[in-house]
Amino acid sequence: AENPCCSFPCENRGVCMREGGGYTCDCTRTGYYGQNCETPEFWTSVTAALKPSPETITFLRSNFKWFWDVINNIPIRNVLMRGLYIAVTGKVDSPPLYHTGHDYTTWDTYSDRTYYARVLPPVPTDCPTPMGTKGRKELPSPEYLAQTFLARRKFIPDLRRRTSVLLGFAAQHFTHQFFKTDFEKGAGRTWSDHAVDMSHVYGHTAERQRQLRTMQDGKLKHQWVDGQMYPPSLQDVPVHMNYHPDVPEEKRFALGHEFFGMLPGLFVWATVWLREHNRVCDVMKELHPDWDDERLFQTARLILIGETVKIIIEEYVQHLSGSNFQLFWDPELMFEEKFQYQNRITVEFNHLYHWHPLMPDQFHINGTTYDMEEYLYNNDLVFKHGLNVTVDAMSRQIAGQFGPKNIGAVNLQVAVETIKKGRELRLQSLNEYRKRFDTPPYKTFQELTGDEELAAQLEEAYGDIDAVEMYVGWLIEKPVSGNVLSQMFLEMGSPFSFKGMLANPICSPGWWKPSTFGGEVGFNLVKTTTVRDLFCRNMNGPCGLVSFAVPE
Ligand code: MNH
Repeated sequence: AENPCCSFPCENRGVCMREGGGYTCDCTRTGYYGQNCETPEFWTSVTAALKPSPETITFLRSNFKWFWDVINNIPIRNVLMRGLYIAVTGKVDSPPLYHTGHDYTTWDTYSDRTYYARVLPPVPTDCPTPMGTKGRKELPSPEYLAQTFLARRKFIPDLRRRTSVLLGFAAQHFTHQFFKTDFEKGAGRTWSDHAVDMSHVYGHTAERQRQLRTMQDGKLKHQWVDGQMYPPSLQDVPVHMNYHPDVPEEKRFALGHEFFGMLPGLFVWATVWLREHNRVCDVMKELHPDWDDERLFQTARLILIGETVKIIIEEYVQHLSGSNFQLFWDPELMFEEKFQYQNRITVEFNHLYHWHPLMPDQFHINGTTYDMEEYLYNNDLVFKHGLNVTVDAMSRQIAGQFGPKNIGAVNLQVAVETIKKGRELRLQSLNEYRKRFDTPPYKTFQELTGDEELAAQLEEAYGDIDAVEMYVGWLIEKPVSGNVLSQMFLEMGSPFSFKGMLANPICSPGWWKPSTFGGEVGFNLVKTTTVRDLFCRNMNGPCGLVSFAVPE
């Protein structure tokens, strides 16, 4: 007989289990009851009636600027910020319920960190269609989907938010510290430590870290080029790096993450964090002449983790959220709440963060244009133009817009691979994920895309709106007006993102105090650093533009 769980009958996060020829839904603590957890308990319906829809909240946040200008400056902003922290982080199961090694909850889900966690269990293997019961027996080919819906015809700039190329590389650089698929072991396996740990600067193993450190005054190895500090040469520090064979030996660098030699934009971020680490070590040594190398290194690392979280929440997420409410980072807001200071990276978050549309086909630096092919592996151009000029240029160039038909040629294959991995992992459909994140499922293709032609093509490809895959779906989803991101992305991305940062141990009541960061000076760096500070205090000469949004 057919597996009744294939149709995902349990609503409101109820758990489906085959039992006695049929199925049961475990509705425990969902706030609902009934055969399919479809009937709200009294308080659930009261809360639901009072709760505005996600669209309404987004609408309120992105309009009425005069109102938010008031709110942002009065104490009620604490109440709102705490409310948002609680609402979004509460959507992430912690500890996780599932991982990519089993289809149900197991001890390994908790203990084996070499697997990504997953929000929803996979589509069972004995179902009539790949997506359960909906859609065709066979999904459209990944190549067809990528060509038809994702491939860029002409670069579409993000004119809605004017997102800069600097942000695009910030995204890639920042997220690669925790999105690290162990491709050899499989799509669900990882070498991540599941946290904002700066392992992309310091290396992910004790051995790599040891090689990258000078073992003196806490500092990282570096080289001087024209009086400026840069990452060391790979010849001097032979860590494992993935360089294209055509890159000459003397033009290779040793970086925390083995992919970061690939793009000058990543090299820029790697250089600035290297300089910041060594600068913070100097500051700490001055304050603590008695500290040894180890303590200087370890404390600087915690300070850099804090600076990262600060910049990511208050500037990067702020920019992407398109919200008039001023986000801020204050771990103390969570001290009275029940909150787990632990995090696990989910494979869904990884797929959702494949932001390849951001990448343009050309890079403009000080009057010179580099095609993507000339840009790849060409870290020389940072030296040629200088770091300041390169950063200024990255802040003045608009990145690509999220959405259909905007993934450039070099990254189209990545999209194909992502679709394939999603299938290997048997990820549930876009609509099942929408339901999981309290967002109503789309009823029609038109509603999903907001575009008649796309809707027709997509319908032809998938046959049923409930069979559309998550990664393809969120990329072609109509944007929220005035925003870079789609509703789905905001609803799914914010929980992972806030949970990942607020659950960092530095945010815990025991750690969040001056002594963790070497005293008030270090604590203040954590509490005040902006992206402009980070760059300007680490570049010689006049600082140009450092911005996640390109000025008008
Ligand atoms: Mn990107 C994975 C190339 C920009 C986020 N990226 C990959 C992979 C390649 C790649 C190759 C591995 C694909 C596979 O086998 O599954 N990425 C690029 C290139 C550019 C790029 C050439 C720029 C040009 N990538 C970006 C940007 C982001 C991003 C910008 C924004 C966050 N990429 C990812 C994520 C992964 C990935 C996330 C998954 C990493 C992992 O799971 O290990």
